[in-house]
Amino acid sequence: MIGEKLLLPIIIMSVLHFSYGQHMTEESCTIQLLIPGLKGEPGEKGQKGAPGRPGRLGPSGETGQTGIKGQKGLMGRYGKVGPSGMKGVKGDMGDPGSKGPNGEPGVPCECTPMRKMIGEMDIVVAQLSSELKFIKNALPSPAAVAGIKETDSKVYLLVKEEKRYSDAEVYCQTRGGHLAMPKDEGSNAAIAGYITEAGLNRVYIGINDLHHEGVFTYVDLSVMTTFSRWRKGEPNNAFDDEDCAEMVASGEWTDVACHPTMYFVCEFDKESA
Ligand SMILES: [Ca+2]
Ligand SMILES: [Ca+2]
Repeated sequence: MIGEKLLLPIIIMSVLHFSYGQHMTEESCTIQLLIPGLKGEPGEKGQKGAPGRPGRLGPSGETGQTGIKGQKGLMGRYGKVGPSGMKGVKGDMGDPGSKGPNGEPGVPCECTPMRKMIGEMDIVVAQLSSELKFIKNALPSPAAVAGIKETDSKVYLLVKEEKRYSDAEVYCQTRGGHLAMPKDEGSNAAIAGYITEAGLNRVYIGINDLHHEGVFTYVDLSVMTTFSRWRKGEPNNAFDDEDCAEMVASGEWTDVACHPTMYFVCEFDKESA
């Protein structure tokens, strides 16, 4: 700045001198001395300069104090469904429900014979159940005590109900068997022993000549074999009225009338018993 202030008067004076020199050539050898002028007046204040560049990044400040706890945020979204839990313990049984409405009236049926049969069967089942229970508790000779007797292939049941021959057979058939049909010494002895042990004198057995007088067959219509145990003098068809047969305690057979009532023995095949 100082240089510029000094130089400007020098240049002005040089120009003035040059113009003057052309008109006054006789004074061309005069030596011109350049002397600085007086210091000028201060200039007017300049305009505000452009903003400076941003300074460098300062160091990190100290950690501030812990702020006050903020308010509770809004509830987040529902998460994924988790796996199924273990099965719970069974709860207590609920109280009984209220009584339901009455049903429709039943249809009348001809059930009397069926009911009677079922009733009789119920009685027998109850008896057999009782006997079976007794058998299990009456070892070592349960069969004799219980009221049934058996061989390898048959089960015998002594029925202490007095019935006519035909009714006795119906009774046995209803239960899947027949009146006892001794076809060999073993079965005959088994039935005879049964009668004796029961303290009886005689029972109906499944032998008769109802279809052809004098021709005895078993009650299931099977023919007689060579085996028989007729008491001496029997069968004699006494009074022309003996078409059925009984066994006495000794195991012998006698032809007798069919209408008197007496105890009897049923037999059942073991596979169907
Ligand atoms: Ca006869
Ligand atoms: Ca006789």
